[in-house]
Amino acid sequence: MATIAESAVALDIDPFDPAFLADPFAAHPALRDAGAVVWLPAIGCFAMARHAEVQAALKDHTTFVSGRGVGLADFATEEPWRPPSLLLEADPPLHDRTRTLMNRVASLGALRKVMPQWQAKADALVDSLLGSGPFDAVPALAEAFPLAVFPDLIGLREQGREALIPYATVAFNAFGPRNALLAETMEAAAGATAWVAQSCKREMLTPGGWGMQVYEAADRGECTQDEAERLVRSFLTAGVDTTVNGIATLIHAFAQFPDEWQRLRAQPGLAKKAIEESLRWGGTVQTFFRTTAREVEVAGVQIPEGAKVLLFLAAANRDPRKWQEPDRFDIDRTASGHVGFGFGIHQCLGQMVARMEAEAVVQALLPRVAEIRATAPATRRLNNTLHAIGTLPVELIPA
Ligand code: 4IA
Repeated sequence: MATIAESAVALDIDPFDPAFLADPFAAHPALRDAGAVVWLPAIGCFAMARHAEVQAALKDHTTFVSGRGVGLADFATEEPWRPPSLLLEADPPLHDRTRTLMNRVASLGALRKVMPQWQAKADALVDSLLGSGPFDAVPALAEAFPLAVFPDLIGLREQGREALIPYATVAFNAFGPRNALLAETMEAAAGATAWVAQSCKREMLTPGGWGMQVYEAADRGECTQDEAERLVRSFLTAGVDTTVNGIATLIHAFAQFPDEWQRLRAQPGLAKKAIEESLRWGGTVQTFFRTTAREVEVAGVQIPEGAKVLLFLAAANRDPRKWQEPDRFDIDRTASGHVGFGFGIHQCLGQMVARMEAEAVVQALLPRVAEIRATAPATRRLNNTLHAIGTLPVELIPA
């Protein structure tokens, strides 16, 4: 039966307003309940926040394309702030060629080789934090661990690695509007952005690392040397601030739901499920845009060609139409099907890296820590894309 398309319900919500960014989950029910597709006049975009429609849009990559940018800017009409990513901001066939190459580099086998070293590093880090009173888990654990393992995995030079986080902060802010957040962080990170650009060059990478392996794929004709440089940049953009905040969110979840930590201590076999649940519940990557490559009707709403559509991944992950008691962090629920890593052809390339980092941290904490105690409320670091944790004061009570 043919349906008569209607226009979307307009909602007076600005998803990049500082008050929204400080607590996005508070606004998600209104976004989900207003309709399967809503119109946000504040940014002149359509939006979807229900699990079914977000997942369907991510799956339909020929209608909801990435090549015109996955931020607010439409690359068809606006200059991107940096040369577009050959993965994130590309459509097939280019995307599939680069993705195949990168999948071979970022393989599970390669990760299994490094896991014992990662575990030893996580164990030593947790030992050093144990029983020494309250500390901020953001720098001491959530930043320290990824920075102890990821730059070595890629094969980055030692000097200047602290640039990785300020650079990523800009990159994730740049998916939003050109607001004060972007301007401030961009100014603060000018040197960091230059360091990252330089670090992607072949002569800066150590042999054996994932960065050099991308250049070796270029030597075999799988991509050009210039493409290799930009693909290495993808590792550095996507791989740090995401896992830092993913780990911070995991710690935050257990500090907020102490019974769940006791449950995991009693049933350590639930570790992998607990990590998946933290990805569903946490919402580290809140949103991404797509652009419509044709006119399309979704749930009775007509979306024209060339429209930006904001997909609320974190709202989809707490949609009560999909999950029971969605705001509850429940380590024993089936969280698979969450869209925290996206869905479809663009689904996170580094998801196994992220899971392995989280696993090393959890496995280090499990035998050592009886309680992850919040000693003051966590604070947020506002970002146009990430639900980032600014400070996370905790105390690890020894087992
Ligand atoms: C890239 C979605 C996010 C984690 C991401 C950011 C940047 C890139 C890829 C993914 O530069 O390719």
